[in-house]
Amino acid sequence: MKFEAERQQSPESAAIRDLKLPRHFDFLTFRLFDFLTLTMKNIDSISHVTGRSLYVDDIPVRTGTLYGAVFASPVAHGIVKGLDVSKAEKMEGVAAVFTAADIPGENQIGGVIPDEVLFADGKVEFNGQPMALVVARDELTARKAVAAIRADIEALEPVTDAREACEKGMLLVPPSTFQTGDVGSAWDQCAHIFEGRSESGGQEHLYIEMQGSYAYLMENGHVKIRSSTQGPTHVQKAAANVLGVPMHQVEVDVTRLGGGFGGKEDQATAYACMAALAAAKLEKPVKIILHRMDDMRMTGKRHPYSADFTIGLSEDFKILAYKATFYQNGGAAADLSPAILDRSLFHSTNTYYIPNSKVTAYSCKTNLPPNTAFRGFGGPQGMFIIESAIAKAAHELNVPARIIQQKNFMKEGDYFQYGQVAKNVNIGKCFQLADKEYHMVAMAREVDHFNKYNQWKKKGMALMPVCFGISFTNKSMNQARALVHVYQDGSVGISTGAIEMGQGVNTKILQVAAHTLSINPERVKIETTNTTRVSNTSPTAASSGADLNGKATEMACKQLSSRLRRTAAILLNTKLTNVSLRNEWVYVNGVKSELSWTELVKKAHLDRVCLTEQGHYATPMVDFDKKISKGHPFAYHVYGLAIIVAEVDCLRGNYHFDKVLMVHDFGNSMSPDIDMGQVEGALAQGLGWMTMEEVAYDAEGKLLSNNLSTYKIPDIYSAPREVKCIPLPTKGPKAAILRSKAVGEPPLMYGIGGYFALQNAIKAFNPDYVPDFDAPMTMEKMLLRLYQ
Ligand code: MTE
Ligand code: LUZ
Ligand code: MOS
Repeated sequence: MKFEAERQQSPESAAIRDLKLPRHFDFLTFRLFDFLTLTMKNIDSISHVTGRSLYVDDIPVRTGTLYGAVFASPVAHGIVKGLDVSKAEKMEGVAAVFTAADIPGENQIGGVIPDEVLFADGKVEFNGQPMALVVARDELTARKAVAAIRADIEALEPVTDAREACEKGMLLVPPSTFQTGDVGSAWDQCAHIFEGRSESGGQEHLYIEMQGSYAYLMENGHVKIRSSTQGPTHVQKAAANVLGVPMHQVEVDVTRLGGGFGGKEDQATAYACMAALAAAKLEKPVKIILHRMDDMRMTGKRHPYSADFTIGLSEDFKILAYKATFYQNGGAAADLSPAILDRSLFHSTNTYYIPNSKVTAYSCKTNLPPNTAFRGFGGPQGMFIIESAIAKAAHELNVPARIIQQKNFMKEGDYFQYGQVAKNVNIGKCFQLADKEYHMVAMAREVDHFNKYNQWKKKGMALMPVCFGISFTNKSMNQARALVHVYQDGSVGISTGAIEMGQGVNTKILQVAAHTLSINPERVKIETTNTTRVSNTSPTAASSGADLNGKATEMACKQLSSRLRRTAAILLNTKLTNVSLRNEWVYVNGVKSELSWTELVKKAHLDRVCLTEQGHYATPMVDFDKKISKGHPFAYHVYGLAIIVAEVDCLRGNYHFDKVLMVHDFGNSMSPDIDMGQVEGALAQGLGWMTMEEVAYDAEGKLLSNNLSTYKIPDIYSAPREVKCIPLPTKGPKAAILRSKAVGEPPLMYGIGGYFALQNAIKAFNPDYVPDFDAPMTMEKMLLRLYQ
């Protein structure tokens, strides 16, 4: 095959062949797939590095385009007595100023619960809440006009603390409880019981591309919105609601995002609705792109959590009982908080089997921007709390936490707190492989040795096991569609509901199509995500974008393949069962025929065979009864484990990470490079959340960490000196696309180990230190703890 020959001769593929591939690759069975897997690069890599990839702000503007800027509340809580936009309206170059009063439909964009207005009306509930949109001939004019708007707000006392909100009865939704066994009576059996408090902070998404949208009219009032959103259907629905038109009047198109990380699952919607509103009212194209400081101030972040826990262990360190109360800081509107609260509960026992547990979670309404989805979706917060409880017990019992962790790993057939029976539990295997390859005990001994001979530098080691459920916990969201066109020349165009945001989902879908049709990847093109081609999409989230949309693509491609084989059987005068498609050729009884893919497609079209197919995939087996908090919510779980070693400079209080050594269960990875990139990126993001990223508001609810000089994210200097990740050799579950497991979110939680590694280093320096759980462990906090 030409393609194959070319590829094998190119120097780059020689380099790929020379790579030392993990043993795991022995498991690949498909010839073409094997080849595809080993040579496939992220299809966006060249356009990214040459600056040709298109983001919202790169779309060539249409004549007459106007620019929007948002006026947002300067106070966190208050009654709006007046909003004076007259000066702004009269400024030269200003086309219009829109407020709640100008909305033709409903002033409502709430996703889960209708509790979120597009523009404040009568009251403001957070600093940064949009009150008005200025639209002008250029951005500078729009921003100047925003500065001329005056709001008369009677300030009310803001509440920014989750526990305080809870005490005052300010909840976004009723509390939720997960329980199993009988915690009440289990305490009697425990030899050790420990209590504590655990807090984790917020996290700014810091996607490189800010929130933004470009909207314009087509004809007869049809609005087209180009949005940087993970949830095009949510944008479509909310915009239709705001405009007071049916959904078919709104088309949402997404090329790709410069990062989302959950921050655009719900929160791209407001700016898309504003652009659509202005475009519809003025009949002109309107673009809104937030500036970094506005984006940081106006949008929600990862939810800070505060929790109380009690953990009970047997004499031999089995966790017999666990009880906890979570206080989630939800911000001023529900957004995705209820679903995030649920996932905190789903992951509240991480990868441990605990026979008796009861966890109650409160989603608290505060005067902060509505907090939202962020990689892990509440899972990391829930896991930090159980890991805090284990670290507390380990400290009190004077054993390494890893002993307690290992003793309590889930085993095949154990059940999760929510009733699902654990199948293909890989955590034990991950541990064994990690121990074999990384020699945990020797590592611990090395750390002790270092600490013994160094007075002012101390090392700490921690183990972080992870178990993350794959599927939306809301059953109805576990569906996706794909539309596949085979064109007359044999090239293929694919539309799905998946959003490319850097995670490589488009590359994976392309691989699925090329593999299923057995054609060259070069023949396949992934189209933009567009609500008129693929409707009623779930957001690309919950790490399931590739699974859901990939499965839908696979189904459509299988249909097309079988239809084409039928044509081939007729053309070659043989039985359908004798025909197969392989590497762009038709085979009969395993023997290559004269009929190529392109020839077959051409002939099929002439014979009036339909060359378009759509696939609809709904994850089987998933079900969850919210009323009793029991069921089978996840298609499968992703397991993995990280060993983290940190080193602290005890004079200065600064630190770095020596090593992060992981074993991760990718299943049978179809894109090892992409997946490894996901692991590395997620790890950095998780370490950042646990160590240096500190979202700070003042008592008035004003964001203090509102730019990159006051909000520090990990960079190359803070990256661990050594990062290794060994793929666990497994076949992978059928529910994963081509048995390649979802990878987007789970590795973020390896970063949680960073907190405990640092804590262990403090313990080695300061014998008086009583471990506390208050992430992030910034260098300031570190210095205080070294000498407390
Ligand atoms: N990787 C990059 N580069 N950029 C992103 O925005 N988002 C993460 C993860 N990896 C993200 C990313 C989040 S929060 C999720 S849910 C998944 O990608 C979504 O994509 P997937 O479902 O295709 O894995
Ligand atoms: N979004 C969502 C998610 O709506 N439901 C989920 O279960 C979920 N999980 C992870 C990330 N986003
Ligand atoms: Mo990811 S938090 O599911 O967008």
